[in-house]
Amino acid sequence: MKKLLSASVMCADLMNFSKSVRELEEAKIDYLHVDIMDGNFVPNMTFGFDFVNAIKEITDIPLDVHMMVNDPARFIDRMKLDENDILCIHYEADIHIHRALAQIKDRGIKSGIAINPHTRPENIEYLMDNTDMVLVMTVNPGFAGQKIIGCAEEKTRYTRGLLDEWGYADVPIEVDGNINPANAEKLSKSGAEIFVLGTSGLFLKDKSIKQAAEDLRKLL
Ligand code: S6P
Ligand code: MG
Repeated sequence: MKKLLSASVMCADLMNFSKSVRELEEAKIDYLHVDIMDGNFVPNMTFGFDFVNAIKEITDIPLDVHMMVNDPARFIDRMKLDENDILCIHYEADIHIHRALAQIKDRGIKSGIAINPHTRPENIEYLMDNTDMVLVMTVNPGFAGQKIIGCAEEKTRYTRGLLDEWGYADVPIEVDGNINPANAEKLSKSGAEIFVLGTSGLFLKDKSIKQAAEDLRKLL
C-alpha cells in the first residue's frame, strides 16, 4: 500500500494559514488532518465546522477530519466533505458507533474509526464493514507536541495483523501523535500507511515543509 502524509493543520502557522496550505500543496502532502476537539471528549478545543468548510474552499488537498468529540453523529451533516475526504470518529465517543459510521458512508464520505491508546483493536471487528481507515492513536488525544506511547509499534503491528486476518488488507492504518522520522520509519515497518505530521515531523524550525516531507518519504 502507498504510504501517505497527512499534515496536522493545528500545528501550521494559523495566522498565515493560506500561505501554509500553499506550502503543503507544493510539498505534495496527501491529506490535511483537521483535529476537532470539543473540550469534553478531550481536555482541549480547536476548530469548528465553518473552519473545515473554509479549508475546502481554498484547496484540493483532501481532508482527513479527526473528530475528538462526544456523540460525533450529531455533526456529520455540518461539514461539506466529499468522497475524497475521510471523516474519522472515536470508538470511545459514541455508544452507537456502528450507526454513526454507516451515516458517514451514507453521506458518500470515507469513514475512519480511531482508537485511543487503551482500546483493544479487537473491539472494532464488527465495525469494519463500514470502515475505510483505522486510526491508531500513538499519543492520548488532546494536544500536539506529546511523546509517543511505548506500545505504539507493537499495537500497530498487531492491528495490521488483525485487519488482514479479518479480510480488510486494503484498509489503511493511520498513526497520529509524535510522528517524527525515527518513529515514522518504525511504524511504517509495523504496517502503518498514513502518517499524521505535526510539530515532530513537518512543522519544524530548522527545515522547510517541503524538505521535511521529502526526507520522510525516503524513510517510509
Ligand atoms: C492530538 C491530535 C494530533 C496532533 C498531532 C500533532 O490529539 O489528534 O493530530 O495534532 O499529533 O503532531 P505532533 O508531532 O505535535 O504530535
Ligand atoms: Mg489528530
